[in-house]
Amino acid sequence: MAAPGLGRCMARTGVLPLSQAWGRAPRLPPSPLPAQRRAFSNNKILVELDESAGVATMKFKSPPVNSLSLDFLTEFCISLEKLENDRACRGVILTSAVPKIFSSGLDITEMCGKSTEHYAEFWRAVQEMWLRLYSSNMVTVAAVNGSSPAGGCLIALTCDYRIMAENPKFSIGLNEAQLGIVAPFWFKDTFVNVVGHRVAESSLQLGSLHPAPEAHRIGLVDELVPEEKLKDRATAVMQKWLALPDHARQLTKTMMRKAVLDRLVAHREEDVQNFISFISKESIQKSLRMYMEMLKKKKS
Ligand code: CO8
Repeated sequence: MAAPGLGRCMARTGVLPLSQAWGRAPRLPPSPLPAQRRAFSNNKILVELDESAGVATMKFKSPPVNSLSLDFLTEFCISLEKLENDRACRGVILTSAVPKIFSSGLDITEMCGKSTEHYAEFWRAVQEMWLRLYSSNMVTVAAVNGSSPAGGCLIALTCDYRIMAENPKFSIGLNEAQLGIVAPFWFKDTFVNVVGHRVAESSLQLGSLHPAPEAHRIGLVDELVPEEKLKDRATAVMQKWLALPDHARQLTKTMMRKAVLDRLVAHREEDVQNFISFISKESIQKSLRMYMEMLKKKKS
């Protein structure tokens, strides 16, 4: 059972100082929710657990765009670990509390003009997020209620099932090539496992951001629903998945995902070094700076 142990095993490696981070977490006021519902919140993620259903909802609340900063990724891993270790929780729905945006992907400012040590710490946090989510024992459903480029798309792809709001203005995809950067092999592997090799190959080369209807057509998301029905639909899908015995579903998930997970675990440090040498190149730094400027100019 590689996947069931993987998250806990990685916590023990101390890649992210989870227990220390817990120690630093601010004390929260008692939850105003009824007894079967519990909530905990950090700065960037709100978690609500419905104990009677065994389902938690993780809501990203890091405006303006839920970018995946080091702080965000750390909170994400802490929240997921807490749910993973909670016997009352069997499934988690990931969604956004920021209107029109699921997540804008990795925080580009974490990859610009920083030290080698910072790049290493940041990249380990990105790896950790993916390893924990992809190997999760829980049923994971992404309720994609807004745009979801790059790392945002990766989060959705890493779940067991994806439901997207049918708004054609919302797009999703691994658009790294458009930024002049290359999606790492484990982003690619996750994408291939969802959409197949041919679709992934062209989509990755073109850095395509697929409007919701197209994302559905190519199998990037499993279904589209009107935005106001997204929550109910995610709950219904979760009930269907949770109707099965956990152990059979978990072992099947492990069987399907193990090879891809093992590949990163085996090459983790090499992947960190690759990231550092790639992102430190002046040409790449220049591309990222220009991209950020383009985002800012778009407004004016
Ligand atoms: N990181 C940091 N800041 C961001 C990001 C981001 N990913 N995205 C947006 N912002 C900032 C903008 O610069 C802007 O800042 P400010 O208010 O200071 O001008 C603010 O957030 C709001 O952005 P917008 O005005 O653009 O908001 P919109 O609602 O109009 O659009 C979008 C939202 C669609 C999300 C749009 O912001 C967008 O397209 N963002 C860029 C998304 C993107 O391309 N992300 C890719 C990140 S790279 C990644 O995830 C994988 C990298 C793999 C690394 C491999 C290396 C080897």
